Amino acid sequence: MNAMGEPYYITTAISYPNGRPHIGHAYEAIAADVIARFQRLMGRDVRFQTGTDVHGLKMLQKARELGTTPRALADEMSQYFKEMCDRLDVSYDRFIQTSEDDHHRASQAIWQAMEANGDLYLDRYEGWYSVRDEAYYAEDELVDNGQGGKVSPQGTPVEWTVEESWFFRLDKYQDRLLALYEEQPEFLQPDSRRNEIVSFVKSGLRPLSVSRTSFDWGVKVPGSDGHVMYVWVDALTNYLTGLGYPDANDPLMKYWPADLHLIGKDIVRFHAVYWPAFLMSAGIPLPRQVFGHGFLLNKGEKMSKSVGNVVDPMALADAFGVDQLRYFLLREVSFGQDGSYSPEAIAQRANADLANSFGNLAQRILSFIAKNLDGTLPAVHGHTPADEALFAALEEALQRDLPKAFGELALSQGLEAWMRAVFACNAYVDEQAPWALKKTDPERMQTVLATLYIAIAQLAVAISPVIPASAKALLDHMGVADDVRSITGMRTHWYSPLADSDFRIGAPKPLFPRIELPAEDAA
Ligand code: ME8
Repeated sequence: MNAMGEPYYITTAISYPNGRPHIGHAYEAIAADVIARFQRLMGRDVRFQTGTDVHGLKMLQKARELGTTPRALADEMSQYFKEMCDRLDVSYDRFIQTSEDDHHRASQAIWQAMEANGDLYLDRYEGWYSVRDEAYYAEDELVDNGQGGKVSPQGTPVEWTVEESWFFRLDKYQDRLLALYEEQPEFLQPDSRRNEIVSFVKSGLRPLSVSRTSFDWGVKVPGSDGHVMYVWVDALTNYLTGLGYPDANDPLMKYWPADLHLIGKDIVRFHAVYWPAFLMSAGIPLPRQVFGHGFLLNKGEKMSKSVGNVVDPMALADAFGVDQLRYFLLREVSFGQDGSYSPEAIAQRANADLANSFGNLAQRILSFIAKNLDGTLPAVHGHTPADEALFAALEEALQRDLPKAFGELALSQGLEAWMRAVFACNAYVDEQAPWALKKTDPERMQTVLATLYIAIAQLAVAISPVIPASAKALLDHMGVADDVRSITGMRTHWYSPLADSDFRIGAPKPLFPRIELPAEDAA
């Protein structure tokens, strides 16, 4: 679809598959998917990549702990990440696993480009290393752990480590990085994260240790026996691997530079400092934007028996429905900030917005059409100012406010605009009371139903990036042609192309059954 559109490349972080995916992973994958689907709806030619980051000491240690190999652990756990994406309707184009051959080639190629630019040299490294963060820290970056010891700024344990290592001249890029943040503030969003990074870079960058000799699980450093790359060097390169780098003629290279690297707030430094510096060194254009989203916290401390382990995203999807979960996560969390979830909050939001407001609207109107018009499309007998006012409200909310908000990654605001349109439709139903018109003015009744049919179809199209399966089911049920299912394709009087003349709207099944929490959860 939209093969002619402008390319748009979006990536998530690639997850460490040292365990099963948790709700934070699901959150990031869903948010990226909503953006990818939204951009497709806007006519962009989208490429969407996600996957797993299998190298590094963290994976190695976990494999040892489990008495297996890192490769076996990576293969097994990556499967769960892929299954999670499939179950949550995440429409990725490539699921990369960094043990793949093309990824080793790409990582070695970027290494050689940095080396050719004179930015890599061999030396000895001594420093505080955190296995959990896969990062070295300087003495003055460590913080008190409250028990007389020191931990990393992320609160993870550190150990003094000495090894021969390749270094990358990160310090050389300090000024260019500062100029980047200053001249292209959109490169790093939200603003609060950029401010943190600017002060970090201003405080002075040191050469970065970029190889390890104490283990061999990783991408081999070209021409340097015994060295594997620091996991972040290869991990970041995944974004290029997926486009065929270093083959400049690969057709997928049209997607570079990436439009958006969507990542969590804890790994902003790697994406907004190291990554652009590596790319500058290798002479590769920089991504347009890095966005650091917030963390999702389980504030509903209490685990629920019926939901099982509520941190398991699959269990949440089973309990509430995939679209209900997707909608909740985007509606409830102000994108960029931290958010929390609980079974009660998910049920409440899904019931209020999806079941009661939108689902009920569609249900009432379509059943009425099925029953009273034999499922045929109602005829328009001239629109009144009330109809025009509804169309104007829809246009403002769905074609102006929602796309603007989604385009700026203000996802919850986009959903607020959508709800304004739903409320406008419900108010119109109450005012126009089509059921009463059945006896008094059947022609006007048809026009009102036609107006609402158009409105419901537009609402379904606009929300389709967030609740793709439900929106598709509804649009299919309504007989809306595929080629008008786009925001740019919406017209105020979009009607006749909707369905072929033989199409009949049947009695609809409820799209969003009300979620009832067992008493133990609701308490
Ligand atoms: O950091 N809420 O992998 P990862 C929201 N392999 N997002 C969360 C979260 C939470 N509670 N917990 C984690 C890595 N995340 C590296 C990335 S990219 C080249 C390499 C986010 O499995 C986290 O911020 O620890 C990151 O964006 C993603 O999940 C994967 O985290």
